[in-house]
Amino acid sequence: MISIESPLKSIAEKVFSGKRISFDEGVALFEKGELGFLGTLANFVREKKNGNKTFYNRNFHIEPTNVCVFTCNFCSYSRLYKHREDGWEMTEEQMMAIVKKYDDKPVTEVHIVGGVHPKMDLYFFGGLLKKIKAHRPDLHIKAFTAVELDYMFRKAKLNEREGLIYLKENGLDSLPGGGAEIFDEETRNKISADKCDGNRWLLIHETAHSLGIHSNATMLYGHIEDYTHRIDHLERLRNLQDRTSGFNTFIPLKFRNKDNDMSNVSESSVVEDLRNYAISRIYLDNFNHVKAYWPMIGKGTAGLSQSFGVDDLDGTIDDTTKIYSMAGAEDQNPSLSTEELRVLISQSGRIPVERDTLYNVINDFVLPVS
Ligand code: V47
Ligand code: SF4
Repeated sequence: MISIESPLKSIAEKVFSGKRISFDEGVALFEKGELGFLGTLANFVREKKNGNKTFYNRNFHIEPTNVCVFTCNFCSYSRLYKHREDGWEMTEEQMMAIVKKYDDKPVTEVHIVGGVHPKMDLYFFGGLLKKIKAHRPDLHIKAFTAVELDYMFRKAKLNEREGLIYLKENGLDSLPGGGAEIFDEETRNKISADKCDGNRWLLIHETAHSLGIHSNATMLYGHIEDYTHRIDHLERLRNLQDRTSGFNTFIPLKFRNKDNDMSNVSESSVVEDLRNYAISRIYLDNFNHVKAYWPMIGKGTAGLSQSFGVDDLDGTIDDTTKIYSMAGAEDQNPSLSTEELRVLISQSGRIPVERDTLYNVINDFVLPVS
C-alpha cells in the first residue's frame, strides 16, 4: 500500500472535502507532490467544476505591432531596439482586412494584443474597436493586456477607470490575461523591469471587473522564479477573484527560451508543466476554468493536461499569432480546425464543448470521431 506523507494527506482531505488550501500547503504541493497524486486531486476539482467537458472557442488574433517600448528579457517578439527591420506596424485598414477575412466564418472572438508601440495610442485603438463593432457587432472583442492599457492610459492622462470606460464605450468586451508574468517584485524586476508592476496589473483588472468587463489571468512560469513566487502569484489572483468574481479563466504560460535574453535559462519539463497545471487547479478554488494554451505547449501536452486540471484548450486561432512561435513554441504555425480540436479533446476521453468568451455554451453536440 502507498503511504502518503502527512502534510500531503491533510491537503488531500481538504481538497476532497471542498476546503481551501493555504499558502504553505500550496508550496508543499510544489515541493513534495508527485505527478500522480497531484493529477488525482486536480482531476477531482476539475470534474467537480466542469464534469467531463473540455471547452474551446473559435477565435482569431490580431497583433497590431511587435514594436515595443519595453524590454522584457524573456520576450522574443519585441522589435524596437534590436532587429528593428523585422518590426511590423499595422494600419487600421490592414487590421480591418483581417476582420473581414472572417466575414462568412462562425468565429465568436477576436483577440487583440501586441507590443506597446509609442505611437499607437488610446484613441487609435478606440477607433479600431469602434470600426470592428460597426462591421461585426456579434464579435466579442478581447483586447489589450494591462501592460498595454497602463501605457495608453498614462499617455492619454486618464486614470484606469476613465480609460476603460472609454474603450468599453467603443466596443471593448473583455481583457486577455497577458502581462501578469510573475507578481513577486524582485523576480519581476529581473525579467521585466520597465513595464507596469503586479499591483498595477491587478488594479487594472479589478477596475475592469467593477465596470462589468471580465478578464483572464496568466502566470509566466518555469524561468527564474521559485515555488513560493508561483504560490504568491496564485494567492494574489485568488484574493482578487474573491472580491470580484471577474476572472473567466487562468492560463499558465510556460517560459520558452528561443531567441531572447534568457536563452541560457532552460525550459521546464513536461512533468513540471503538468504539475503546475494541477497545483494551479487545486489552489485557485474560485476560478471556474484553467486553460492550456495549445500553441505554446503543443498538442501532445495539451491532450495530457486535461487529466491535470485543464478544462479549456482555447481556440482554433488559425495561425494568427506569432508571440509563441518566435519564442520557440512547439507549434510554429498554430492552426487547428474545429474538427481537429474536437478530435484532440475526444481522444483524451473528454467531451468537446464550444463556448463563447464568457463560457456560454454554443454547441455541445458530439461529433463522431473517426
Ligand atoms: O504577457 C511572452 C507571454 C503573454 C514569452 O487571455 C511568453 O486568453 C512564454 O497573455 N515564453 C501574452 N511566454 C499572451 C497572453 C495570452 C495568450 C493566450 C491566451 C490569452 C487569453 C492570453 O505571452 C505575455 C507573456 O507572459 N510571453 N514571451 C516567452 N518567451
Ligand atoms: Fe513588450 Fe510584451 Fe514583449 Fe514585454 S512581453 S517586451 S511588454 S511585447
